[in-house]
Amino acid sequence: MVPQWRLRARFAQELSTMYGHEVPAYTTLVEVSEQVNRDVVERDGAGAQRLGSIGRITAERHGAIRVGTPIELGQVARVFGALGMHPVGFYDLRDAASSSVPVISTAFRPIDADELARNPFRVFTSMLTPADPRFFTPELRARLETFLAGRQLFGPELLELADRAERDGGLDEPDADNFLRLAVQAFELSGEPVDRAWYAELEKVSAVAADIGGVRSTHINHLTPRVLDIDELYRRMTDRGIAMIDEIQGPPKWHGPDVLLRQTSFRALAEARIMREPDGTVGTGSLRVRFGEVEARGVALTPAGRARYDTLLVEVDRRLAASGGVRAEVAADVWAKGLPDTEAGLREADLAYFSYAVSPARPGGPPPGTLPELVEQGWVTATPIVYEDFLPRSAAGIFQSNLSAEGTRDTSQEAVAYDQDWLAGAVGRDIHDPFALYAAQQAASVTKITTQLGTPEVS
Ligand code: OOG
Ligand code: NI
Repeated sequence: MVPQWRLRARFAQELSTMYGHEVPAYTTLVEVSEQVNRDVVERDGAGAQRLGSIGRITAERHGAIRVGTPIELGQVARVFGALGMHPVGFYDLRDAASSSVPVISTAFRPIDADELARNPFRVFTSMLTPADPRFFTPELRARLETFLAGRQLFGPELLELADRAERDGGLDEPDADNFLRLAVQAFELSGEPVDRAWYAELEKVSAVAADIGGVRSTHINHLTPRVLDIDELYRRMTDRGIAMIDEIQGPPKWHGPDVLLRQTSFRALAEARIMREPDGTVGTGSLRVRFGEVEARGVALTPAGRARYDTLLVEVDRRLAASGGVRAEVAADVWAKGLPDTEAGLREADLAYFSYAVSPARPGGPPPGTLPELVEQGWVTATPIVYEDFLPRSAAGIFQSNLSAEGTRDTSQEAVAYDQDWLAGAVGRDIHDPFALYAAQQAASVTKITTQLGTPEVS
């Protein structure tokens, strides 16, 4: 029996190999990331692995895919369910970018600490919103929905194997091979001709809408290795002559602990695609939608920490608008004033999540009654819990910086409201709240230390 976590690890690996063949610059990105990680481990020693073992980080990837309908999203959920990946978080990107990005999203990922340690593969999954009249007229919506209803992204054999893997907790070896082959195939770029006029019509509204609804299949949009020093990675890629997007998204480079998620990418590359012209002839054209991205992860923030992060983002924008300057410099300054610059500071202000463990080198006598004292006096250690999710504004920035055109939007129309419950109904599964997952992990570690130390309760 191949357990789900092994299926997940193999899927991530095989998808990465496939994508490397399709987009060779991605392979360069992986190689440069691995070099940077080796250098950081050499430079910083054990400290480099505070947010995950080098083994986990080297294998770590996230992917991004885009689908068109709730039915397709429900099928995606079955394929990822087989791999022990569950929907976490709700992201509405429709208003997060100035370009036209008519999607709502969730991320499929493992949710238990041990499963994340085994392999944390996650996929940011977006679904088109044809019902939003700001982007689609009723007439275009109807044609788009008919087009989407007439395609099949995942075949019955794949879905049947997926359901079995989820139900039984894995698959036997031959079924596992078969399942993984079909699953990887479902995300390969299709050789089927693209209807150029249909694609172009959607592209006028939104390049993302065309990428999703202009073709009869789906594909992996990008894959993202994790790197321990993203500023160094950005420099090395640029030195190799690879065009990167203008900025690193998310928190700035600063002297404090790594928090949340920093991301950047190389620009989407032109790829040859077979096109069917309006007169019926078939020829080659090219589309520019796929890229490679890289990320650096830090500690997960509590709701209070996240609110602080959002405030700092607004403050950076405000200062840039008011007095100009270089974003990275303004941001570093705003952060230095706005956030504690040590793990202990973040912990004591309850801004970030930590996992506690009894220290083998603890002193004797009765332990103190509060967590800060237990940590300060060497009774317990506090290890940052890694942020495993995404950031809506960064995600919108990644979408936007890789679009060939802005698209259009009719702001006189009323937006259709979507929320996490609506999406949960569409996927047919509960959507986990990321904060609840981190809080539960922290609370479980606290319960464990109180039991081990024999203290009634700590505050
Ligand atoms: C998804 C963009 C979001 C991220 O890392 O924030 C994303 C997409 O381009 O489909 O992957
Ligand atoms: Ni991404």
